[in-house]
Amino acid sequence: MQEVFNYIDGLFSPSVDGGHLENLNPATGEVISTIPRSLQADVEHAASAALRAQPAWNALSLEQRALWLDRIADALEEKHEHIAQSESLDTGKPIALARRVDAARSVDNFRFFAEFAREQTEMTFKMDDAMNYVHRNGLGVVGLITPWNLPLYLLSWKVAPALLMGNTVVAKPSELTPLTANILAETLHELNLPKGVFNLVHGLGPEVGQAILEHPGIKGISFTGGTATGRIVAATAAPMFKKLSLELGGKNATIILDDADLDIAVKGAVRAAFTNSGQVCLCGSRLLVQSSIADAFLPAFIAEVEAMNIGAPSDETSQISSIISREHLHKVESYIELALQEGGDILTGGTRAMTGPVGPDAHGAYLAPTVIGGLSHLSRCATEEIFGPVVTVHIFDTLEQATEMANATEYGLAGSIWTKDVAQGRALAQTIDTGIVWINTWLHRDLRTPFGGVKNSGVGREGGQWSLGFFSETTNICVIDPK
Ligand code: TXE
Repeated sequence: MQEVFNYIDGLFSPSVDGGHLENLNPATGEVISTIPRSLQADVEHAASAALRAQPAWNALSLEQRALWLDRIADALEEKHEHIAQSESLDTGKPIALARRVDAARSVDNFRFFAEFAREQTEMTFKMDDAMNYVHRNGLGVVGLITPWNLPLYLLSWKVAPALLMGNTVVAKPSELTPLTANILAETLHELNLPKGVFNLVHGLGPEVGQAILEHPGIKGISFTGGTATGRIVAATAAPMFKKLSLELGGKNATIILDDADLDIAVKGAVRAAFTNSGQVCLCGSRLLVQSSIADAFLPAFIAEVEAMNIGAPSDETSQISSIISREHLHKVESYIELALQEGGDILTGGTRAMTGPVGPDAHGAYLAPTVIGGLSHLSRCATEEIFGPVVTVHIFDTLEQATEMANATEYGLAGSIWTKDVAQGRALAQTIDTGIVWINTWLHRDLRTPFGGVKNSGVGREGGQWSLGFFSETTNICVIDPK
């Protein structure tokens, strides 16, 4: 069993008071590692180290820090398989998915921001008698708090631009998935990143996470997680005038118009609903189908769902494996029971998935991909974030109804529209209150584009310029040259 440590001021160490937590493999229920149960004193050490390291790090040129990002990307790329295996073990996700998405994107995040930095030109504004130079400085120390669904993918999405812009970091990964954050710390240590530039504290959200939010020396918080926790983050950090970026939950609509290419739309809707067992904030957990195509679309959709391979995370052919924990399984199952009480029909799934060696009595958190029909689009199951392999289906007649249904939740993160008429798709997209709409695709990401939600899905944008802007303080230097 692995013993994972904090990484503070260039050293791997247990928590100050020696407390620790067990980390489980959700596919088997076995303990795979321990992690420190850090408290405020650990955050104090991490923040002090980060504060000491920040001036020298900030004094490096953008190009020097971009070179660090290149080195980190290269080193992580060499560990691609190790990262994928660890992520699959920690989250219960299929190994093929962990390789294709998690491990690959963790490298890409560092590489992208290094290259993006090199494309930046200094912004200037000329006056008749003066010249203005817009300058970006690091904020100082930033706190990065990340969830369990895409552990290193999301942590690296924050660490790369934070370091690039001259910040030093205190990071806290989810206590459910600490392994790949530890690999990142090991990698930075092997590369001799100056001590204190990156610090990692493990533990529980209300303890160590809360201490990060409350620390007066931490100037910005980038948080990805649930909307309820996001409220606590905002309530704690906003009165301290910390800069905040909140990427929260979603209840995204996949809208199938009657002129959609059926085959492409079916495959796209299945991918949107069930990638990572529906545990992606961008997942299309509400399927809105135009009435005239419903009889053709729905049987094909259900057949495609039933053809998915459910199996152990280590099985190369698995498309659906365990979800994150037994506790989360119970939450998702409670929504399936609620759907029945709300008058819904289970069109497929709805039960624990029994696969090969993983029997009904196994300790894994397996749930078959589940499609529910017959519910009002205003029902709780159709408006609350379930964050599991569950999609509800709703039928609409007109585009106005599609808009009304799509907007009938407190969330507004993403959505997709499937149509051959791209102009119609774009017009519909503009009526939907979300940060991102894909047309005839889903989770198709150009890392330069703005990423973030409206309504209760979050505050702020990350990606490209938006990440550079968030992780820096923009100042203006106005110069009159007396010569
Ligand atoms: O997330 P939390 P949970 C949604 C999804 C899920 C629900 C709850 O619906 O069912 O949120 O999941 C840390 N101060 N998403 O409880 O708690 C925590 O330790 C500071 C959507 O697992 O939001 C972890 O590191 N930090 C989401 C991080 O917050 C605190 C991804 C996220 O965990 C804290 C995950 C506190 N008081 C869940 N309390 C997405 N947007 O992709 C907890 N944390």
